[in-house]
Amino acid sequence: MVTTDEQTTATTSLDFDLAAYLKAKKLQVETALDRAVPASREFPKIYEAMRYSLLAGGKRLRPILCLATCEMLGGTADLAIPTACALEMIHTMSLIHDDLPAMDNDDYRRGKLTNHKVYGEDIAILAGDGLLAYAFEYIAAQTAEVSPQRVLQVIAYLAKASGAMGIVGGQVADLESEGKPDISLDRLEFIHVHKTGALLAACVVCGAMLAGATEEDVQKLTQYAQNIGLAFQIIDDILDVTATREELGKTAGKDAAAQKATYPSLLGLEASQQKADRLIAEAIAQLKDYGTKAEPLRALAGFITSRKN
Ligand code: GRG
Repeated sequence: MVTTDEQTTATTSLDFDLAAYLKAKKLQVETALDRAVPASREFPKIYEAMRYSLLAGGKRLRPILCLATCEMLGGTADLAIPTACALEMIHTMSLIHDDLPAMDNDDYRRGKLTNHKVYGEDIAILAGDGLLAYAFEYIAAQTAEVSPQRVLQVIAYLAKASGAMGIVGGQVADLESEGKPDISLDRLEFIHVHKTGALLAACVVCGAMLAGATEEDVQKLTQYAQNIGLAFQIIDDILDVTATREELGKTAGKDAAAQKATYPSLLGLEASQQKADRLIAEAIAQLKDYGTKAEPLRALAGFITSRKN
């Protein structure tokens, strides 16, 4: 088995300091998010609820992927920061809605009480709705120095990834799979590719589009993103079995409790980890033409299989 460490060091420069990179980018993203969704005197309650979940921490992997891809292709962080923030808004809204009693019914997220536990179900639903709508307004209103045609492409791609052919469709298939521990691997992959992979792919593809990527770039980076998206969710399934609530910042063992099929339940833990490692190695292979500029994306791919939460 190729271990994550071997895989990462075999394909990325030892000089690249991922921890420092993640720290700097996280700060950049969190500062931008705080500014993007300020407290409101006119609508204090809904903005407080939106900010509660948006600023609750988290790895900020999606905006960081967007920034890293744009920068790899010669774009600046300024071009991509509104879209990066929008991606985190959409991700956060999906977490707020996922935690509702009608869905996963969870009390904790990112180490804090879930939105509906603090603000009630009605406000939590609306906080998610507010973040989703604002995400698109924010890209449209704040993206500077990118042609309107490109901005429209980004908005259309992200809207599709967020809707019934992406996250929403994946979530419906996931809800339907509860209590059915024997669904096929193909069906499980369908769920993961849509529920989790679609937004991760959008992070990379939208970052590429903003930088003016060629068709060939978009093709390679889509392959990279789809692979890391599926690997990300396989690791999520593994962590649901192996990590504690304190490590995860949310309830552990939820998949088994809901009698859901997962990669570990269908393949076992070791084969699941091997599959995730293979997907990451294939993702990294897509970056071979980008030289040292691709170091952040290579290291981020490695991080996905080594993460502990
Ligand atoms: C987007 C319109 C729209 C609706 C949402 C509720 C729902 C429909 C979808 C659920 C999607 C979901 C919660 C997928 C799970 C994705 C996942 C593995 C989340 C955890 O991501 P991390 O580990 O979390 O990156 P942090 O907290 O670090 O950001």
